[in-house]
Amino acid sequence: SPTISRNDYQPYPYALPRVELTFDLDPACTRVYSRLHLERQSESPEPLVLNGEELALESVSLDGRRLAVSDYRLEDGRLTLFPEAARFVIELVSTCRPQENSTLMGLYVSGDHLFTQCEAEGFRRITWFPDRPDVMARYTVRLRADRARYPLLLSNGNLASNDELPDGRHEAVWEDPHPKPCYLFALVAGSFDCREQSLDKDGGGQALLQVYSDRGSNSKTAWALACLEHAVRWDERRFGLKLDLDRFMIVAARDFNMGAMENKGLNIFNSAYVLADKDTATDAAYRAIEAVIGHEYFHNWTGNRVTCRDWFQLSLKEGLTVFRDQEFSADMLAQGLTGTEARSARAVKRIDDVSTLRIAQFPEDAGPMAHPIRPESYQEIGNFYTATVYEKGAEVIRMQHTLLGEAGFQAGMAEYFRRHDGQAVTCDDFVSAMESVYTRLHPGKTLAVFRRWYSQAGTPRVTVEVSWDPAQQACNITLTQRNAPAGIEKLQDPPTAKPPLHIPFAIGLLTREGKPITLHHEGRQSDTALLELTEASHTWTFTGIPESPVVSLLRNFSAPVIVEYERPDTDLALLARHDADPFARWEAGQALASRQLLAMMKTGEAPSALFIDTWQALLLDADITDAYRARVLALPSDRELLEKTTPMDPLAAVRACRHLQSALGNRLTPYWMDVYRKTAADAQADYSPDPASAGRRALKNLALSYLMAAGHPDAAELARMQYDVASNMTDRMGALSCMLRYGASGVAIQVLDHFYQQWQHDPLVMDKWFALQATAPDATVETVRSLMLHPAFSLRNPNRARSVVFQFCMNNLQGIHGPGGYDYWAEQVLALDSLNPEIAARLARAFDSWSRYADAPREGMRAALEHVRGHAGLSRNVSEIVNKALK
Ligand code: HT7
Ligand code: ZN
Repeated sequence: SPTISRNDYQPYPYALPRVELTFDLDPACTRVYSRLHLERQSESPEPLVLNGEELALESVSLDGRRLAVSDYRLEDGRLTLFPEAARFVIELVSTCRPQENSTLMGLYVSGDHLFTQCEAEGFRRITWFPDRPDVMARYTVRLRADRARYPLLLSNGNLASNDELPDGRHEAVWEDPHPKPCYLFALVAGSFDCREQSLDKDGGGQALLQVYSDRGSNSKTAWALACLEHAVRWDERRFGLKLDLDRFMIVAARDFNMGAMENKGLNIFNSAYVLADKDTATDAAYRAIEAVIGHEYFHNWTGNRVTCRDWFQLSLKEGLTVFRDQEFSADMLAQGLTGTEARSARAVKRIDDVSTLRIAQFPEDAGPMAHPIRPESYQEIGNFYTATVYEKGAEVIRMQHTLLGEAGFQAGMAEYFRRHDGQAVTCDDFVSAMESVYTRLHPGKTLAVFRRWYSQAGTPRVTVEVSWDPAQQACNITLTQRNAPAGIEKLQDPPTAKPPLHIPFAIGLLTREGKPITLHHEGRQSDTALLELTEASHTWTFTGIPESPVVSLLRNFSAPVIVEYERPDTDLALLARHDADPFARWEAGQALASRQLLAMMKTGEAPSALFIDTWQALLLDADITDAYRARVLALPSDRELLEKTTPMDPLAAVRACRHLQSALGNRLTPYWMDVYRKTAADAQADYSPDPASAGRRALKNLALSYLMAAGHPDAAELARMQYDVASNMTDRMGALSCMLRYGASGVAIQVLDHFYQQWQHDPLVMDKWFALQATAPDATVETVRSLMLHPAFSLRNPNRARSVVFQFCMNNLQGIHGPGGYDYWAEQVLALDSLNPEIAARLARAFDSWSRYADAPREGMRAALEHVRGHAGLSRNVSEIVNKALK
């Protein structure tokens, strides 16, 4: 497949001020009439190239004259015309086949509905078009369909008319006043329930907020609508960004490749991020819905009003919007709280986000698909909706926020919109807007070094050296950064040298009693100092430090780096108990736990008394919230541990995690029991997803898992009781997953059966039922094969495929690295590839890190990758992944 390079960007030679589209909707064969009003941007005639895939072209006209086949060129997904005039109108008629479209890109069928998904390059599966984000047009869309089957016809913008047609058909006309790239186009047709509310817009007028879902599911959309209202208000308050539409619609789809899509005014969502009630959704699902609804809504400004010039700039909208949704969620968790309580509520979100980054993005940066947040090249853009572009991209925005401060960052955002509203721009344009404020705030400073974050892949390592001079009462801190080759850079001989990055590194100092020491840094006094490392190495001196301090490093995870610092366990234990920065406090506990786990893997060593005492102190600390306590007391997952081992030994990682969980359960039994009883008693109240109640449930379920892991004689009964009396899905799932993980398999099977009987008609709950079994520690390839034979299983539905195949291949280390695991993976990648290449390519990435494993698993994974690579007719998506993995 051809490689597309960032540096090859050329502006499109035509402007497209207006587009008129007419759809004769039919699941078997939809006919699309398109009228494109074009204006040449150059002096002399230029060929007009349109993209198209899986389309049957019926006719092409230029300024009302039908063209003969010899007047245009049709090859390799490109239709080339040779217009002479500077302004002209092209009319095209083509058909597509939604029912046969299993890729879920373009126009497709889901249940009884029709949906579209156009980002990144799906519009070309609907009609011939300049399918690139820098071509922005005003759309008028006419939708015609059978009224009984498709009573509701939606598209972007405002409904201009809805009229009857002969033969039981009807027609809706939508006009979108905002120019947009075609990736933001959407249409939906079908019969839906609708929940709506009107909202007073900031600055006057009213907007209609609507959530559409499958018939019969209206009782599950109240939370989604509330989240949408919260998102609108939050964006007004914190970013000063107002809703620019009279109508904002969200529609839930059962079949969807990703989480959701921010089409202008007509967001289409995976139903998993819309539907929730206490009986079917967990606390985590409620928070995920809030995050995704926020994310898509925030795109209305960061992505839609200002969009990307080309797909290499994807992080311009995604990194920034993830940062915004992370801040939204943190603010929602901290609502109504102040001081330390608010800080630790926000830290819970930060901890979750950093854990995701470490589990998903750090390995990506260390593997064959490593790329900068602004990639240099790709074969298939669908493969670059990655943790690097999204999550590391958000960290790069967060660092700018840290460097500028909240007020400076908001001034930078205002400048960004002042310069670029209505345009398709680049990541550089964003940094320039921020830099204009940064330089004003800090004369003489620029973001020149900072910009390298956009072009450099790999996770930097920062080594820390600390010395204390008793004579001077001074503490010297030296930071040294190392940026090793990443991904394909490793193949270059000699490797290209990577220059230093601009790393904001927040630190604090504590006395040996755990008290904060005030630091004097750059004219300010604070418990936290922000060190800006812009060279390979730099030393800072802090004076007035009366004793050899304990250093608290990378507070609030101020940069996406790996810190290397040798220090005794006692320092980590002290920080875990006393660090005033709640993120760094959690980090210290995790580092201590990781050391225990690594020692266990190596020598079978039992957990140290210091470690047990630290966990006990955290259990008993009266000043921390339940939600935060649940985070600090949870052990690193087996996947996190695996990332820390060389070579990677998955089965040893699983064993060590189980062992430590059980040892802690045993050693601290009375405390876990006490926590369980207290939180269980509190949880009898009516269900509410608010952060305090959810925190209580998280802590309760954590205590139960420790008791179960320890084999406490009452634990199985407690779990069973919890399952039986649960008033919500969080408690039901908490109990059931403990039973599956640690309990007797007979009981678990019985309960699973009960769960199935109860929820078999709810697809999202059935996804949980499948996932629980696919991730059970005793699940084997046979288990997942038999799950796939269940009548409710279908590989065509991405949520179902994720709940079984992905869960087993990516979240069940014991299962996938057990007998037949690698063959199963290869088989499923190929099966999915023939249906849905985007989804297949995501599964293909499960073995990205194969070369870091011990001999036997490494060779097994390599053989499986080679088997996939050798398959004839691979999609561009999967081919790019396996070829890079085997380079
Ligand atoms: N911007 C959206 C991207 C997306 C997508 C990309 C490829 C294939 C299917 C897709 N569905 C949605 C999601 C977002 O970041 O908001
Ligand atoms: Zn997004």
